[in-house]
Amino acid sequence: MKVVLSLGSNLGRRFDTLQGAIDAIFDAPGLAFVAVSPVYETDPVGGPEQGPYLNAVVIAETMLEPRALLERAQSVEDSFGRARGERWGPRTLDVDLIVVGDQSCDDGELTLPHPRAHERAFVLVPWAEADPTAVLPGHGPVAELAASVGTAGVRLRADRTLQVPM
Ligand code: A4P
Ligand code: MG
Repeated sequence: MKVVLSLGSNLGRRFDTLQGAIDAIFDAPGLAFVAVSPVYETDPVGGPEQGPYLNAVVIAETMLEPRALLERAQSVEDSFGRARGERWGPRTLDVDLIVVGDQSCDDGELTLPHPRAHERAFVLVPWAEADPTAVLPGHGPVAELAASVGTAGVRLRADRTLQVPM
């Protein structure tokens, strides 16, 4: 299955955190790298007043169950000092599961596909760059969704490139 992960950081050394998250995600077995997006500087969506985010999307092949993927994502967040306070509040690192193959679930702990991905430029724009043919189940082609939400508040950081495992 293909898993699409959204990474975001708006506290501390944002780029180094995203790079460290990618290293950690692929350090443990079970995920094979497929693609990574460029890095985008994005205006915060929702929550309290807070600084801009760096966001990126990474795509991998996996046979891990969605639950195991959520645990991996949360343990990577924890290792970067993620504190869980206010919802949508500032964070050193957020790792969200956007889709896991065509699986859907909604059990309180995990919702797939991610329930807000279809309306978020900071997910859709990098995802469409990483995989121009991607489709978000229930919503349609990601490139079309990205075009329809628009790119206001989402700026390419061409000076920053995430390194991926070889
Ligand atoms: N959870 C359920 N489904 C998922 C999923 N598909 N992926 C649960 C990851 N987690 C999922 O998440 C809260 C709970 O969601 C988890 O315990 C997990 O069991 P959290 O990361 O602790 O809290 P959160 O991220 O503040 O809440 P939430 O609702 O996930 O927020 P979002 O929707 O992820 O939004 N603006 C910009 N520009 N860039 C950003 O990256 N991120 C957010 C967070 C808000 N605004 C942003 C950005
Ligand atoms: Mg989250």
